[in-house]
Amino acid sequence: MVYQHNPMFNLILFGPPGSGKGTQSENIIAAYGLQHLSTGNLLRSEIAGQTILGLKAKSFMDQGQLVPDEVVIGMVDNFMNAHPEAKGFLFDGFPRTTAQCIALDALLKNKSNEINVVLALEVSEEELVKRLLGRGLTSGRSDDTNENIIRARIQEYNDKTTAVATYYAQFNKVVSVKGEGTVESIYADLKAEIDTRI
Ligand code: B4P
Repeated sequence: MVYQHNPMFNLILFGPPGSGKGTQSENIIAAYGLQHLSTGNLLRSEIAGQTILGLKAKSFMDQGQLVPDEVVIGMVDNFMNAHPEAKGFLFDGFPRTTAQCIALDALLKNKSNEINVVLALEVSEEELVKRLLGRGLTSGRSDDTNENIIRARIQEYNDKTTAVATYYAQFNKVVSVKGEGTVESIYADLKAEIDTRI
């Protein structure tokens, strides 16, 4: 008998801090039944659990810096292995560096799968700062309350994370979506892009 492999649908929701990745992920996973993998959420739950990984990550996150690649990649590998039933993953906030892209491609290749599309949310820097300071009023997130830390996060994005779009552009996988407007109108644009590919 020939082994039939069911391909997954794997989507990266890409964009700067505060561009709405977490917000839009909720709509997408509800509609398409993808497994949500948010490295930000996983790291925050490690911090809340006061694990060794969490303690290590906290010092970077509180400064607005990226957590080291090997920490994040190991955590993603564990999460994917813990969800063998997934019909696809929505990667939210991952990958954030070229090294993370290469590691993710290898993890997916091991499962005879790949990234299908990278949806990139485009939002101006002033709007990002406004949103994150706004969230900081209620979120309790230490990285949202200080404008200098927020600007450091945006700087990390410009220095290290924009390379992720360059990496996937070489495979023609990147689609830009305007990330300003109502949550509903942005979701409609994202949905249209997913529906032509899923
Ligand atoms: P993340 O948790 O990934 O979060 P984020 O970049 O802050 O935000 P996101 O884009 O999801 O914004 P959201 O929808 O919530 O990262 C936090 C930190 O973790 C990083 O700085 C880093 O240190 C570390 N980390 C995470 N992953 C890593 C990795 N792979 N490698 C290394 N380090 C890693 O929206 C923000 C706000 O905007 C909300 O208040 C929301 O209500 C509002 N909003 C959303 N859409 C809107 C709209 N259309 N109009 C107006 N407001 C809107």
